Order: sequence, then structure tokens, then C-alpha cells
Amino acid sequence: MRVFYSEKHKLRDAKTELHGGILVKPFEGPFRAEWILEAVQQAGFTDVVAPTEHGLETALKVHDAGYLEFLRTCWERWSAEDFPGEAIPTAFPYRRGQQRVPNNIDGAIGYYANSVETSISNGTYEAAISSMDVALSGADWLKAGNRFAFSLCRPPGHHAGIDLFGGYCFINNAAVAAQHMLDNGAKKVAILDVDFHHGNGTQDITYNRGDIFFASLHGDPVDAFPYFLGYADETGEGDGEGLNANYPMPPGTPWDVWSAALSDALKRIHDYGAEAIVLSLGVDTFEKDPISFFKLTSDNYVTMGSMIAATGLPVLTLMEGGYGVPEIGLNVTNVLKGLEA
Ligand code: OKP
Ligand code: ZN
Repeated sequence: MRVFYSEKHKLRDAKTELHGGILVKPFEGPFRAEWILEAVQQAGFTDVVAPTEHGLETALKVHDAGYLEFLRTCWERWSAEDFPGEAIPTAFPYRRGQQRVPNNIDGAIGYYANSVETSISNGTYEAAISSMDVALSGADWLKAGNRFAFSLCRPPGHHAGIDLFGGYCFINNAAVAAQHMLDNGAKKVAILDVDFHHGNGTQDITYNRGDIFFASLHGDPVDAFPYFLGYADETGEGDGEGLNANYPMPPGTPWDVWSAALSDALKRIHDYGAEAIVLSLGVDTFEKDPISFFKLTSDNYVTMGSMIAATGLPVLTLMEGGYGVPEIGLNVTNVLKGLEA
């Protein structure tokens, strides 16, 4: 399995995250990609390659152009205001309010935010673009006839919607990669999101599309971030009717319950006729994850990988979440081993 990795992830190094009423060091930091890279190399996945630049063409098919321009210019616009800290929104387009983009950056950042723990800082855009290129380069590797790629994306992407950032995400790497596969000849692609958190951004982008099946296994939105999407009765609309499958699960969910949901999602992906799987891999389902509440163990990740590989489909694995504990590297490695077994 070839591993795609960009040093430019280090440019995403915000100093602040609003957590529990104070600004703390972000849970999502450069150490994550370093630990994961170290572990996969130690485990023998030594074919590590830098991405190629793909430009914005594919991103513009899944994201709003004004949103991408906001991401590109946010930090310089915020800096020009002489604010003392990193860019954090404070005002939002509420129910019964206007849905118009303000000129002022303090307003525009609220317009484009779905949550506010994610400070925007110098280098964030460059890192997010490079993360997207990591995903796209993995998609190219599959297009060339290979069955597996691991794109060590950072920052993650699955909370980034058509015109929304948040949840540590800016550009939806999985959706852009799926779009790239479709543009390169695939007719039907599945995105399987096994991160602990619901892939609300991915669902936003794919909800009315007939060419992408989206399945997400996650903490029930009544109990867990992102709270406002991810219920089981969200099944898709228009061309996408019946092509969105959510599996919300409660605090303490163990492997036997979680894996039954995975089996069902894989059956749905098979029945849909997907030609490839984009795997949004978060290992924050781990029992020791600091911000999540599932109870998966390190061994479970091997089985997860082999269950996904048993579909027989090509799999582009993209990194999403997984925080704070050294086992994130082991758990990712175990998925990759399971895929190749
Ligand atoms: C991103 B991904 C701790 C609570 C954080 C946002 C979680 C974003 C998760 N400060 N809430 O899906 O792993
Ligand atoms: Zn997550």
C-alpha cells in the first residue's frame, strides 16, 4: 500500500481551540500526523510519497467558490483588523435571519462556520490544500490500477460542507477525492465514514447526488458533535434518495454493536454497485480517545480493515480524526494491515 503524505500539514498549527469555555491547545495538532507516519513506517508501510498539486478544479465541484476564496483570504483579512488572536467567529446566520455574506471578515467567518472550536491561523489554507492534494494523489494511485492507497490527510475534511468549515476541517478531502474518481471514469463511488463523529460535511455535499453513496457510523447526534446532523432518518434527497445511511450509536458502544452496523453499511455499498470505497478513517472510536465515547480496542481495527477489504473493491483510505493517545498510530496501522490481509 502506497502512503501519501505532505510535510505541509505542519502549516496547520493553530494555537487555540475554544473548549469548555477557555482557549486550549488544539486536540487536532501536527503531532497526530507525525505519530501516524512513524507507526505506519515502523510497520513496514515504507512507500511514502509526497502528493502532486492538482489545483482547485475538483474542489470547485463540491465546494462553493466564495467559500474557497474565504478560506484562502481569511487569515490576511483577519490580520488586517489587528485582532489579538486567531480567527474565531462570534456571530452566525441564525433561524429567521438573512443568509447573505457580510463584507466584514468578523461577519464572513461566522457565515462560513458550522462550529467555533476551529481557529483559523496563518498557514491553515496552504495545509488544507495540501491535505486535499494528498487525497487526490491517492485517488490517482487507484486509477492507475492499484487496489489500496493510504492518504495521510491532515487537516481532516469530513466536517467541511459545501460552504462551511468547522470540526477541525476546511476542505472535504473525501468528497473531492470521490469527485475526482467520478471525473476519471467511475460511475458510482461510496464514501464510508468510520470516524467517531458524523460526517456532516460529507453528507451536506453528497445528500442529493446519485453518484455517491454515503454511509456514516458515529456517536448519536443527541449526545455527540456535530449535534445537528447524523440521524438515521436522513436518507438522501432527489437523485440521492436512499443513498445516505446513518448509523448513530450511544455512549459505550462496543465492537460487536459497531461491527454489525459496519456489516450493514458494507452490504448497502455492495447493493448500490459502488466501484470504489473512499474510507474516511477516524480512529477516535478507540476506547481511550480523549473526546469520544465508543469502546473499540486496537485489535478491532484489524478486523475492520479486513471486513472492508472483503467487499473486493478498491479502497482509498483517508485520515480523519483520532486524538491524544499514542495508540492512534497502531490503530491506523492495524486498519491498513487488515485491508491488505
Ligand atoms: C473532528 B473529527 C473537544 C470537543 C471538540 C469538535 C470535534 C471535532 C472532531 N474540544 N468538538 O471528526 O474527528
Ligand atoms: Zn472524529
